[in-house]
Amino acid sequence: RGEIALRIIRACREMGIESVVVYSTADAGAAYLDLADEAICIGPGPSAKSYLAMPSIISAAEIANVDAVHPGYGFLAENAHFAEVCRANNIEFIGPDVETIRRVGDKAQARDAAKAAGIPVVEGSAGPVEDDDEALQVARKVGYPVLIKAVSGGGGRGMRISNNDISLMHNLASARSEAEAAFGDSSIYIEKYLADPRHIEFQILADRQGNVVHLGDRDCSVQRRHQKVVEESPSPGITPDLRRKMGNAASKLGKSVGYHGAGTVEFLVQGRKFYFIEVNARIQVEHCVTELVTGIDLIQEQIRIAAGETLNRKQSDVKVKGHAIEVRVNAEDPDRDFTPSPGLITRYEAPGGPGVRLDSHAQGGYRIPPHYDSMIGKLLVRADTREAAISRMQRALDEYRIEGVKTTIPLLRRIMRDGDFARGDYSTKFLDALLSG
Ligand code: MV4
Repeated sequence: RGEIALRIIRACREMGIESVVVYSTADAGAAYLDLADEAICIGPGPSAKSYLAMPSIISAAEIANVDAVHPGYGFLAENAHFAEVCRANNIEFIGPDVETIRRVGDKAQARDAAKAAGIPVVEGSAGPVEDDDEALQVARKVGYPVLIKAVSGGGGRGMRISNNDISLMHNLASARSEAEAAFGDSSIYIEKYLADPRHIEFQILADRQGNVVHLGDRDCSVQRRHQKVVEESPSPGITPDLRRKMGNAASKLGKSVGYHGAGTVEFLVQGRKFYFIEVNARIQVEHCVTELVTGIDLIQEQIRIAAGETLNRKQSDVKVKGHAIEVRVNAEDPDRDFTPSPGLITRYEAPGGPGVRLDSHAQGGYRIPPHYDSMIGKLLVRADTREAAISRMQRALDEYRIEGVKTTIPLLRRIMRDGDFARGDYSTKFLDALLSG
């Protein structure tokens, strides 16, 4: 829904492909729905009855006689069962195979696949941990602190840091029950906890013929509660040599799991070392950062790959030029612990000018529904250098006026004026430190 639906409609329009958008009654009347060739209501506001309701979505797809479904991100985007249902109904699911979604969605299996491909992973358990005894053995071997992670994890749920045997025993139980409640899967695995890493990911594109290229990296270390706030490419925190090694590793992993479509390979970087952590089998919110530095339209590439086309670029044809930064603008109140601030946008002035891109479905008079996540849009800039990109982002944020709801724009302006950020000197600890200091 929202900005990503609009993004996909735009890609289709440029390719001469007709689009059908589905929406809930909470999104009825939104302007972006008019830009699709057809719009079909699939249910009421609560997403369990609309954007997560497979029978409703498949019925809409059948009625409109579509060739393919683009799942966007969130909702059913990485749901292997949904991909299977699409396939069973002769509808192309725009994403990797059902088997690949399952395999990489199991984080312990993805980790094993990386290890088998010779890609460094954080020291930890071999596959899921069966019981408390095995957990203790692994923790004593790799040394505390350790991080318990959910095999079906995502968004940081089911993650626990433990500093000793006793906390490990407590946290195992609570991580398992949180994972069971969130994912219907209580299995967990263990890694050595890295205290202060950067989160750096690589975009890959792979076709059904087995060709894989990577499109460079994105630094996503500026996060709060596992929600990314700022993303940039290239990362200011790695050397060209490390970047080349990580990019090769990302492509190699894609190849080894038989990936096709657009995907992301996530790494943690600590000092001069990098470690694979997971694969995201979807287009991500921050994909536009890569589009701005490579000039490649990732949504159009996804559609071409789904249609069976061969990649029209080799790795040596991919050139990263300049620097791009994205900030996520959320309808949240930074002064009230980021509580969502849905409601009517009474004034809306969008930034523009050289090197600015705004991906948003919002406008003046738009009412942000309370049912979904609080992202209003993504503001991106591109410039020749990182320094110029930061200046440009400061300027664009100054132009952006949203009234009627609280937004994270003041926080984003603060980040863009921060000295450590300006030096590229930040890790996953950056935002919490900024907010508590
Ligand atoms: C880690 C880690 C440190 N050590 N793994 C966060 C979500 C998921 N994608 C992986 N994540 C992490 N995995 C090891 N072995 C640090 C993170 C991490 C993080 C952890 C706690 C609080 C905030 C975080 C922000 C980014 C990454």
